[in-house]
Amino acid sequence: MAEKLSPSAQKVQDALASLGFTLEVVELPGSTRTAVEAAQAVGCEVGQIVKSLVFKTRRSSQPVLVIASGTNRVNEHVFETFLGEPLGKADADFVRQRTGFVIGGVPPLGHAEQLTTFIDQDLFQYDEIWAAAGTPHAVFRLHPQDLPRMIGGKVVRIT
Ligand code: 5CA
Repeated sequence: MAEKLSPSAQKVQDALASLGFTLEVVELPGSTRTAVEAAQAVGCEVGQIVKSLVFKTRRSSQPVLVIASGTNRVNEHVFETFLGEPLGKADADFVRQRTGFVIGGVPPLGHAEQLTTFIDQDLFQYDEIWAAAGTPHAVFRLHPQDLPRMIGGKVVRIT
């Protein structure tokens, strides 16, 4: 039988279950804190790692979640058109408060509040991808097609 998950990873496993997904959260001995580390830990390409990046709108200070392929760097200007205001960086405290998770473990779902969400179109080139699951050691494997149903959001080019 699988080991008991840590509370933050269990939160993600519960969020998946409550949406009807049978995907399994796994906790690995190696670090999955960054996309490169996560790719090494699970044995996939860095592009197959799902980065769940939190930004903050400059004027209204609202969190925005960008779900990005591990190899892509987000062009923050892309989102101004959609949001009607510029996007800025979020600090670690803001990320923890608004998502309920620490940087390096922020998952695509199960957050403390509903976040405005964008999904990187480049993720859809892969058969399977891996996302963080609440801690810097926890991940789950999914199909890119699962993402829109799991988290909603708009599929866009983020670079
Ligand atoms: N677990 C892996 C992938 S499964 C993961 O969470 N990767 S990540 O890319 O989504 O999360 C790390 C990201 O957190 C970095 O790309 C960076 O954008 C952000 N980050 C790292 N340090 C800080 C910091 N001090 N303040 C704000 N954001 C940070």
